[in-house]
Amino acid sequence: MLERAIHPEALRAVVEQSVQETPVLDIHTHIYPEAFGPLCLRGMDELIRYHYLIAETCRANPSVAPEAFFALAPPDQCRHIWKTLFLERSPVSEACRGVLTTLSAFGLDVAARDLARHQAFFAGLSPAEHIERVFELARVSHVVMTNDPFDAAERAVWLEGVERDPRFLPALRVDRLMGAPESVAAALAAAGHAVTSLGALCDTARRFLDEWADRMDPIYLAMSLPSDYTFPEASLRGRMMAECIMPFCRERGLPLALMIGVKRQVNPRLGLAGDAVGRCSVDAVEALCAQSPDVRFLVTLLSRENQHELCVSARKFPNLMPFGCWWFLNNPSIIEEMTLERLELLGLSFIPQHSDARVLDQLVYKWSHSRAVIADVLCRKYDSVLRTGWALTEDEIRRDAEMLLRGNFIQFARIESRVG
Ligand code: HDL
Ligand code: ZN
Repeated sequence: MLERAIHPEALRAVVEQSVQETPVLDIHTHIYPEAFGPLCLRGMDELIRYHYLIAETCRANPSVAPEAFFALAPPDQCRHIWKTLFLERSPVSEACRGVLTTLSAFGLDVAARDLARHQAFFAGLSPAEHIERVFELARVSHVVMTNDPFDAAERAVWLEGVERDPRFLPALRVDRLMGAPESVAAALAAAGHAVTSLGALCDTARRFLDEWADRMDPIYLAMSLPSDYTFPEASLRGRMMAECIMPFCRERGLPLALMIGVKRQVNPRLGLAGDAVGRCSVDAVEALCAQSPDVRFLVTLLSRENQHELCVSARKFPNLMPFGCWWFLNNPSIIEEMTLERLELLGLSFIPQHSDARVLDQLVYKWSHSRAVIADVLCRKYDSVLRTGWALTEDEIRRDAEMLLRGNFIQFARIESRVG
């Protein structure tokens, strides 16, 4: 009999405690440390003005068109969202419930429905104290940022020289290198790498990547790609991947994070909230993994319909690591479905979640909501294993939770030295 095997009746409590207590390494976010100044979004106004809630508000109250909404001053935008989604109807969407989960975690009186009081509370927190509190409440040890050198505001911060916060790990985001030749040339020129001819784009892009990798010391290279992405492909995009991105990742020993399935700006009137989802071809992922077995690929797909095939592809390629329930998938009903099929097809060799937080405080609710689902699904799987007569110890359950919430990524990205 396995020493210190847990009793089946104790299983749920042990799993929930293990998942709740394991510090998360959040592998994809849009949040920043204090040194990035205004890029560090935090507090009630930013929580309420999340682009997910803007889309829901414009839908719930179409009498205020997006143009009219965006013309409002930020405080009026907040009041309009709060009134529309929280007071005039019940806040049952995932993004609405998330705001309330966060307020509750900070010990605020959610039932009071007092927007001004919540705004005043967060306004009283210094950036340093706020970051400390959120990381503690969310039980997050590190987050990976999205660092886009093509974004003028972000580029300026890096070029001035920025104090590093070891809890915020850099990731070099390069969507702009995967567009049409003219737009790639314009982006590189704006970032100080003027091209002499479109034929020199790949070489120029490589110099750009080397400059920014030296400056940022990223833990991976990242890009989001549209739902029609294919590889190999007779296009600049195809050449950029084969002749620039792959050699760069191989020579620098950096994983490539591919986030595929976006239909950008299907409704531009909604701004950041105007993107939608499209089913992509997993063939491109398989071709990349097969062609470059020495490059590691972190992959998340935006369409629910792509999830099962991504799990099957991951069974074929050890250099393919599925991660997260991305964006429109980050809802309990789909997190449950995806985590179940991943456990059934991949065992514990995947990364179940990332937060994608844009506002510091979102770490609190995104991880609270995801941990609850991950713990429940894990518990059901363990229960089915114990029914065979297998035995488990508490240490083994803690080990498994650690793998899922941080260890698989740390090992795959080879960042043991950076996270201690
Ligand atoms: O491209 C991305 O990294 C996406 O996560 C987008 O930022 C998206 O707008 C988002 O915020 N998803 O949660
Ligand atoms: Zn993102």
